[in-house]
Amino acid sequence: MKNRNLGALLMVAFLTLPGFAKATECIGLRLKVMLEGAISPGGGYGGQLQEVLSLRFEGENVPEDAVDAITVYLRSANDFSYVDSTKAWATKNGIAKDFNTGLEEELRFCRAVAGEAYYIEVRHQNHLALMSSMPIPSDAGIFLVDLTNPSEVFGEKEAGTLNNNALFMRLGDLNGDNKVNMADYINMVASQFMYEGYGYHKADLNMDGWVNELDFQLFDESLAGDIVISPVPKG
Ligand SMILES: [Ca+2]
Ligand SMILES: [Ca+2]
Repeated sequence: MKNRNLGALLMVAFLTLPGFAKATECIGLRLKVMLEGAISPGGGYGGQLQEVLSLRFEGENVPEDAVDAITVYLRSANDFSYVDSTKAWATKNGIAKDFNTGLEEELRFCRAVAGEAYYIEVRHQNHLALMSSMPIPSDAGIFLVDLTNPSEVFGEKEAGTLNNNALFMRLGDLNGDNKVNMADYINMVASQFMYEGYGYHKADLNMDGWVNELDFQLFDESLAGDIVISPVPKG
């Protein structure tokens, strides 16, 4: 046998050994998600003012219909481990856009392993995380996940707030621990003293550029006297 053929055979044997890195696949995700509290100057659902987002994300392609930046995660259906993530823009009609271009309505995850399945988790700087109820197979191609549809959301629905039958991500989790409680309230108070001016602030729950009594009112309504805990599993 020629050395070249022997080398090829050894390579095939090596690649098929258990534990060797498996082939990865790309999942294309079309995601719908809404953030509770976001307003527009006219009073309807809108999100951060364009100028506020442009201050925070200077040099980025901020879409005209952007509400805010979110982070979207791919989590293993086996053990909920985090496999991949991407930043994205939440938008006024709910369809998330690719962060880099600000145009594409498809988010790409290319660390999916062939034959595995994944949940989709969405996080935002001052909202409770939401996760999809059904894992996506790695060979799904382009997949639609609608986290405004209660039946597509993982676990009990406390992590969201119903708004005209659509589920919105629930506001108030400023420290990102999957709960809305007094720790977040302390965070709100601290932020109020830190940020008196107009701009992009974590405690700005209605996303109008200011931290004031309107945001505290929204926080009180979200907490409603009880600790709110998201059913999204810890990683
Ligand atoms: Ca919290
Ligand atoms: Ca505000």
